[in-house]
Order: sequence, then structure tokens, then C-alpha cells
Amino acid sequence: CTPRKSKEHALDAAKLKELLAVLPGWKVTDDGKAIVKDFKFPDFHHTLGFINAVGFMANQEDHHPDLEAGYGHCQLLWSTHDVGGLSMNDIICAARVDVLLER
Ligand code: H2B
Repeated sequence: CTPRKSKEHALDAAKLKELLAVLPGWKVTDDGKAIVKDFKFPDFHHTLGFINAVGFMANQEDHHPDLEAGYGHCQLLWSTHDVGGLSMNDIICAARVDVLLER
């Protein structure tokens, strides 16, 4: 689809670097098209609880991560298909994931 929100523009390298500096643990993938972070949990139900919380937020944002998970871990990957790379939507969602885990 065509970009429909102002947040959906590819981020330039300088802006991306600046934004990632305040998002600890989030790394750009080798192809430069996504950001990823690994999360650890004590057991399976904590991992699934996290995934469900992420799913609720993703639905609110209408922006959805790729997920890889196992018993006590989950890797999230954010990318914006509509721009073929990273947009502000990915940064916003990464920040919102980190807020889910604040306590
Ligand atoms: N999620 C992600 N990660 N990237 C997108 O480009 C995207 C999405 N596009 N979720 C959204 C849905 C779009 O297809 C709909 C029309 O909002």
C-alpha cells in the first residue's frame, strides 16, 4: 500500500541513530530494514503474557511485529513494509514495548 500516515516515511541514517540512542537494546538488522530486540522471561507463561500485551498494543497502533519465541524468550522485529524499511512507526512501537515492561 502507499504511505497513509505522516509517520510512514523511511528514516534517514542520522535520525535513526539519534532515536536508537534512547532505545536501549534495539539494534538495526544487517540489511538495515528492521530493528530487533531479545527479551528474556522466567518461564513460558510470562513469555506468552508479554506477547499478548505486545499484540494488544500492535492492534492499537495498527503496526505489527515479527515474533520468534520459545519457553523463556521472545525476539521482536519491527519494520515498515509500506516503506520497505524503517519508519517512525517502528520507533514508536519499540518504545511502547519497552514501556510495557516498566514497573
Ligand atoms: N505492520 C508493519 N510492521 N508494517 C506495515 O507496513 C504495516 C503493518 N502496515 N501493519 C499496516 C498493517 C497496513 O498494512 C494496514 C493497511 O494498516
